[in-house]
Formats: sequence, structure tokens, C-alpha cells
Amino acid sequence: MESRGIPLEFRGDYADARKHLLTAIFFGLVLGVLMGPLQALDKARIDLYQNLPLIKSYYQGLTLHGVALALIWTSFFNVGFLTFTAVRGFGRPLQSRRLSRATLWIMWAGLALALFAILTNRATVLFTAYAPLKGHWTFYTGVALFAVVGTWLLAANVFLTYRAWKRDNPGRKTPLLAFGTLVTLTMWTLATSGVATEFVIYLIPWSLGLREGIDPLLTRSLFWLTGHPIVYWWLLPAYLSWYFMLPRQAGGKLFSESMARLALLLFIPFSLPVGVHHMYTDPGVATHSKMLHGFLTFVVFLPSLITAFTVVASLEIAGRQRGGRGWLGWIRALPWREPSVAAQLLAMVLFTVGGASGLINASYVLNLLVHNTLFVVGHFHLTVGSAVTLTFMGISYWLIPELTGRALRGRRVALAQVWLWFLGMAIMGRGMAAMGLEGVPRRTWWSQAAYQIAEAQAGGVMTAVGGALLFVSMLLFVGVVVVTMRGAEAPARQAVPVAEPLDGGMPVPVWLNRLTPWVVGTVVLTLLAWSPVVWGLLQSPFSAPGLRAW
Ligand code: HAS
Ligand code: CU
Repeated sequence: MESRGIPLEFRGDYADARKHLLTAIFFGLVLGVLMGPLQALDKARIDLYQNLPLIKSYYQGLTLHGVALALIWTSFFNVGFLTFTAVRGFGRPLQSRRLSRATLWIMWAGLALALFAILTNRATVLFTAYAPLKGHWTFYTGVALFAVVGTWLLAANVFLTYRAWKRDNPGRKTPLLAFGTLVTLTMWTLATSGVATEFVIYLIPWSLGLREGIDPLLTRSLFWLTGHPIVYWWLLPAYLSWYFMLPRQAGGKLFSESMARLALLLFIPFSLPVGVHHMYTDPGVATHSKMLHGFLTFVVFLPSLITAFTVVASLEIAGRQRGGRGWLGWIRALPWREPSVAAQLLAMVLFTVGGASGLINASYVLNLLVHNTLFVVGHFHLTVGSAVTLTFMGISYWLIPELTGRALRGRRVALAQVWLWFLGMAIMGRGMAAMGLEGVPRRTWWSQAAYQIAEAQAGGVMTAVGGALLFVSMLLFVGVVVVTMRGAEAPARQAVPVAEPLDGGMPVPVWLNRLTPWVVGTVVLTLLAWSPVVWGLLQSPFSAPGLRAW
């Protein structure tokens, strides 16, 4: 018997994916965006932090904002979505139900611990958890459980599924959607070696009182070993949607399967050896390491360029099939009225600017100008806040109906929501960039600062206006989700949008269907790029006492 058209064997995985998604929305997106307007208004020197329940300072609010959005929203969404893409891609349920259940419960336990620490003001250490700021052990343990351990368990389950699939399908190339899922999880599993070491050997024992002092620079380096690739852990699920689903939603085909595979695979070796671009201004890291990581950052820019080309080519095919003519007429012909499609197209537009600002950050000399200013904050709102978040919202508009068997309701509201997010981010991103260029620091309670920068005021107003629009957009998004979930069951299920490649019948080179050579390359490159940094710091050990600055 089938319920709501979901094949019986998938139902367990679908239920878990749905729970992950809803946790992402209500405990990640909602909690995080609730703090947003407070911060945005602060940039216009309007201080709303007085007499708030639970939130005692700008820094506590910012910690909640960063952890909820950069870690909770993304981790839970990714685990839900990648469960779905694995199941769909392999055409079979995940190998272990018990492992799936354990994943969900461990992540929930971690979420509860971390939220306890933040909401009780025991860990106002911001999402980067830099030592020597010392938070409560529940913070580090909670984050480790939901952001790292949970994602490892999913990876283990997907790899077990891959093994079983290979046994049943000897000699066949891995289906695209499944392959993209494997690539994402491989990259992330390798990348987490940094924070796993940082948390297990240093931060958790230290917060429990089992370790005396802490080495800020060493822990910071381990953090960035994971902290750069984490941005691709956020981005790659969005790329999976742009490559493998969006072309179908737009009525076209994936332009090239080989290009898609190559771009995704390149993220495995090149995501890890670049993290020192977050530490250009740090003393104690040798200049040659900074140069090497800076150079490799421009290499990891390449797969995004391939993506821009391939995804736009796929969309052009769709636009022309829909009757679009001329150089740009195909853009107008795309199904802009579909909220899910519009969300993803607008996400790409903002990502073009966000990506370009990343190249500014990556350029050593320019970085000296923008580092630790609001420019960087503008950059990441246009990347993780736009490219990723707006795409995740777009995905939710078909995935939640798929997982719940309900039809999407409130389409017009959804469309307005998507445009509001786009406008809000465009305005706020511009405002933040402008403020940063005038020298306004990030992570600063600006309305309390003893000085003002007249040239930054217009940027402050833009930031506040953009932030307010984003808040309204989030409310509309949640409204559509709730109304959809409470709606009637859909009479007919929609097809899951999986795009056919244009070159589908062509053989794919073996190395574009393998993971091992890429993993070996990653280990070699990472050792080359990171051992001098970590080794150098281990040579001059330093022990700082913990600091509670809040
Ligand atoms: Fe970054 C700091 C460099 C990408 C997130 N980044 C951050 C931080 C975050 C973050 C959160 O080198 C702050 C961390 C902190 O708290 O300190 N970043 C880069 C570079 C890229 C990049 C070179 N970042 C991202 C992505 C993120 C993200 C993706 C999240 C998802 N970033 C840096 C550096 C710093 C940094 C330095 C440190 C700054 C400092 O001093 O602290 C690149 O990967 C970007 C490549 C991407 C592109 C865009 C390609 C465009 C595409 C869309 C095509 C569509 C089109 C439109 C054209 C070049 C694929 C079609 C539309 C139609 C309508 C048809
Ligand atoms: Cu980075």
C-alpha cells in the first residue's frame, strides 16, 4: 500500500527529512532572523537591546543570529535535503533506519544543549567560537553534536547505501543526484577534521576545566581549516539544486553532465587548503603560507566559474525552449512566476556580487582594507544569506509539498516573499559594503560606539531598511510553510524535478565517476598547505587563560 504516493520503502527517510527541514526553519531561520532587525537597526544607531527578554547584549544576540543561521539552519537543512537527494538519487531508502534515527536524535540533543548555553548567556562567543573567549561546555558539545557528529552519521549512512547500490548495479555510473550528494558529504567529512580536533582536544576539555589554558592562534587555525570549506558545505546543496533540479523546473536540460561532475569534484581538493585567507592579518602565520592559501583561493574560484557557465547555459536552453528569442529574451521567458524558480534565479544574481566580493576579500592587499569591517559581513550575506538561503527557500517550496503530500498554498505570497528577500539583501549588502569601506568594524555594538563616521551614515540607513525587509520576508516564508502544511492533501503528486543532461547518452570519463583519487589529492594538498601553519604554532606553544567578556 502506498500513502500519498510516497513509495512505502521511502517513508521513514522522508519523515526524517521532513523533521530536519522543519527544525531548520523554526529553530534556525526563525530564531536567527528574529535577531536580524536588532542588528540592522543598530547600524543606523538605533539601539533596541535595552530591556529585551533573554537577550542581554548585542553580542548575545549576534551569537544567536550567527549560530542559528550559519550553523542550525544550514546543518539541519542540509541533512534533510541530502537525505532526500540520496534516496532519490539511488532510488532506494538509506541503508540503516537506526542510523537515520540516531542522526536525528543526536542533532536534536546538540541543538538543545547549544540553545541552552546561548539563551542563558553562558556562551556569548559568536559563531566562530574563538578562544580565549570561554563559553559553557554545553555550547561546544552541542554544536559539535548537531553540526559535526550528525552530519558524519548521515555521511556514513549514505556511503553504506552507495556500497549496497554498487553491489546491485555493478559497472553502472553513479546517478548524478546521488553522485553530487556523495561529493558534498566527502568534502565535508574531510573538512571537519579541523574543528573536530579543535573541539575534542582543546575547547571541550578546556571548557570542562580539564585543560588549563588555551592557544588562541592554534585553535583559530584549526577552526579555519574547517571554516572555509564550511561555506561550500552550505553552497554545494544549493549547487545540486541549480545543476540537477532547476533546469528541469525551468523546462530545460542540464547543459553538460561532465562539466557538472568536474565542478563539484574540484570542490573536494580545493576547499580545504585555503583557510588562511581568513588569517591574512594574524601574526604567527608565515607569509609563504598566506601566499599559498591566497593563490589556491583563486583556484577554488574556478568551479564556481564553471558553475556560472553551465547553469546559465542550462537556463538558456530552457528559456529558448519556452520561446525566448534574441540575446537576452530567453531570460524573460523563464518561469519567473514560479516562486521556487524565481527564488533560485534571484539567488544567483546576488551570488554574482557576493562571489565578486569574495575575490576582493581573497586579494591580500585589498583584504587589509576590508578585514574585520562590515564589508565582510556584506559579503557573507550575499553568499550564505542569499545564494544559499534564498535557494533553500526556493527548494522548500517544492520539497515541503513533496515530503508532506500537500499542495503549495499562497503562491503569490511566496513570490512576494522571494522578491522581498532579494531586495532586502541587495539593499543591506550594499549598505554593509559601503560602511565597511568607510572603516566601520564588524562585530561592534555600533549604536554604543563613542565615535561616529559621517560618511557611513547612508550605509547604516540602507542596512536598517534592508534588514527590516528581510524580517518581513521571513514572516511571509514561515506563513506559506505553515499554511501549506495545514492544507488539504494534494490530489496528485508533483514530479520531483530532476533534470536530464543534454549529453546524457555520452560516456563519462572514469575519473569523473570516482571519489578515491580526489580524496587522495585532497589529503596531499591539505597536508602541504596546513602542516607548516600548525607545525609552526606547535613550536611556540602559548597558553592563555579563558576570558568571559560578556
Ligand atoms: Fe567567503 C569570508 C573569500 C565564497 C561565506 N565568507 C567569509 C565569511 C563567510 C563567507 C561566512 O578570501 C566570514 C567568516 C567570518 O566570520 O570571519 N568567499 C571567498 C571567495 C569565495 C567565497 C574567494 N564565502 C563564499 C561562499 C560563502 C562564503 C560561497 C557562503 C556560502 N570569504 C572569502 C575571504 C574571506 C571570506 C577571503 C575572509 C575575509 C576576512 O578578511 O575576514 C568564492 O568561492 C566565490 C566564487 C563565486 C563566484 C560567483 C559565481 C556565480 C554563480 C552564479 C551564476 C549566475 C548568474 C546569474 C550569472 C565568483 C555561480 C544568472 C541569472 C539569470 C537571471 C539568468
Ligand atoms: Cu574562506
